[in-house]
Amino acid sequence: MNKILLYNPKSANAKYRIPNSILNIAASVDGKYEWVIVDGNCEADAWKKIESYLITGEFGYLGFTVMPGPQLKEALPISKAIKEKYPRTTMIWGGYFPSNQPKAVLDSGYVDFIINGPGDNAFPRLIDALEKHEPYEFIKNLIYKVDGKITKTIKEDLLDQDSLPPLPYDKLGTFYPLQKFLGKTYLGEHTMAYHSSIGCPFICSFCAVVPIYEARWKAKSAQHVYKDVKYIKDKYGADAIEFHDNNFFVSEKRAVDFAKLIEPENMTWWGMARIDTMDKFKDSSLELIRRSGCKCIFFGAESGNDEVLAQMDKGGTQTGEQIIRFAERLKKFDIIPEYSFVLGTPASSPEKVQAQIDFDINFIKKVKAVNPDTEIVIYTYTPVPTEGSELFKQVQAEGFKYPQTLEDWVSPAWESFDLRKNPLTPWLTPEMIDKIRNFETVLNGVYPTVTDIKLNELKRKAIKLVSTIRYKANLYKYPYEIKLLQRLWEYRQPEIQGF
Ligand code: B12
Ligand code: SF4
Repeated sequence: MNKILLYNPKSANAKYRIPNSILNIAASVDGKYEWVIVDGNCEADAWKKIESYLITGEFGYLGFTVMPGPQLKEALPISKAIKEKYPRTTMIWGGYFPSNQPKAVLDSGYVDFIINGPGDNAFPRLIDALEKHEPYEFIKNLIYKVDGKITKTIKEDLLDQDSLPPLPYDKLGTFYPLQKFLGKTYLGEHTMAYHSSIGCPFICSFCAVVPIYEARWKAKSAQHVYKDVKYIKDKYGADAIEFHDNNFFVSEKRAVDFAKLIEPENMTWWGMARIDTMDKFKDSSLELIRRSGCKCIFFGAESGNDEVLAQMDKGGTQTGEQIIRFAERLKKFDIIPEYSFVLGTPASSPEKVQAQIDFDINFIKKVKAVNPDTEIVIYTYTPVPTEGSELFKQVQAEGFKYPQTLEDWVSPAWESFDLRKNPLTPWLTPEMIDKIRNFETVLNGVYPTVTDIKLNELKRKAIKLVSTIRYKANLYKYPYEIKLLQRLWEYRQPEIQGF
């Protein structure tokens, strides 16, 4: 029987997190096939490690999880080398990037199969079929080529998350000490990453989750989540949790049930949510959530302009007025709102694009005025092709095109695109991008993020002092003095380096 090698390409510098994507896949074959994990975040030379396994001739299957940006940059040359040196192995990619960009991935010739969305069933079934030389055409959630043509099998209904096999934490610990994945963050000394639900019930037109999950969402029960967290706490000493769900707080009942269970454990936690959903939560629920250790919640605020929110198909009922009011409401409960904004959406003229950027800059300042503790994360708008959406048609009409090959995807310009820093979108001029980035620099100067645990009080005060004059006078151009201090003190950006 062939063995399986699962690889998590490096996703952040020195930021070790439990590699949940491939750990779920390991769980799906655990006990049936022999598997190993290579975590690029923990290896100085991942290729060397991977080759040390392949050279044994025992490994027939490779499973790579791939996000756009740096992970893709790592995965590409390694996949290429494997195809050249070990052509008899089968290369399988999963995760959001290959699911959303199957053509570029399969056209590369380095990848044999893509798992489209959840792999918990599709992966073991595919391995079974390949091992037994049986047909795989009826396995759901697959993308592959037949006679040069891309073929997609039908999508599977979302599985009951409580009935999935347990995550093989102890076996992961035989490859890398588990404590390595429980890093120090502003939440705690030993922070674990946990993914408690899949998909999202909304259809924001810029979001990569939508084409895969199509407004579906399924969660583990509060009891199940608690049981897993408690295991890691008791066995490995976790004292804080980052929930990596796209939308942790979809159900008030589940969030409240979890808060009740976790409260006596004295842990700190963080998750992602929608403003309009959480604004409907009762005061008593918010109070309990905070008391149970939830210190900070990430929200996609996107824009303060209701027309732009509608253009983004933000769905639900979120409005600019609500974004401000909710930041104020959370202050009462001592929960830090982490608001992410997307600046630079397309409009009918350059003047309108600029006016919208200025509007949101002022809006962010209003949010800060009502609740200065609000953490602000600024992205530049990067279109994700939710085919058929109005916004998708609009960005195409503006002349925007995706790269066609994997090599183009990892070119330096597109890497910046993936990191949502320099979007290469035809409607944004370099001056507009500079304005967004310079405002961000000044804002981060006045309000350094709480997630930067290396920045001491003195450094914070120094950066604040030099930035406040610019902030008050709306002078954002050439903020070199702030940049210098940020570089000197290695100021961290949560949007790239992790939450
Ligand atoms: C954690 C995380 C990060 C962390 C990684 C931390 C670390 N140290 O490793 C950090 C913060 C660094 C990060 C950064 C980025 N991320 Co990120 N990240 C996530 C997040 C929140 C969780 C991933 C996870 O663990 N999921 C849990 C597992 C269980 O779910 P899953 O990955 O979907 O896995 C299932 C299937 O997809 C499939 N599958 C996945 N991999 C594989 C592999 C194989 C072999 C098989 C068979 C199946 C399979 O099966 C799994 C089980 O069913 C996701 C959103 C999300 N909720 O998934 C975004 C997400 C993947 N990131 C995304 C992006 C864009 C980025 C960035 C490129 C940009 C940015 N600014 O955010 C950066 C840069 C990445 C880099 N440096 O390479 C996007 C991807 C969008 C897209 N177009 O593809 C997502 C979806 C967020 C979003 N909604 O926009 N990220
Ligand atoms: S609510 Fe968040 S995760 Fe859900 S579709 Fe919108 S942006 Fe994506």
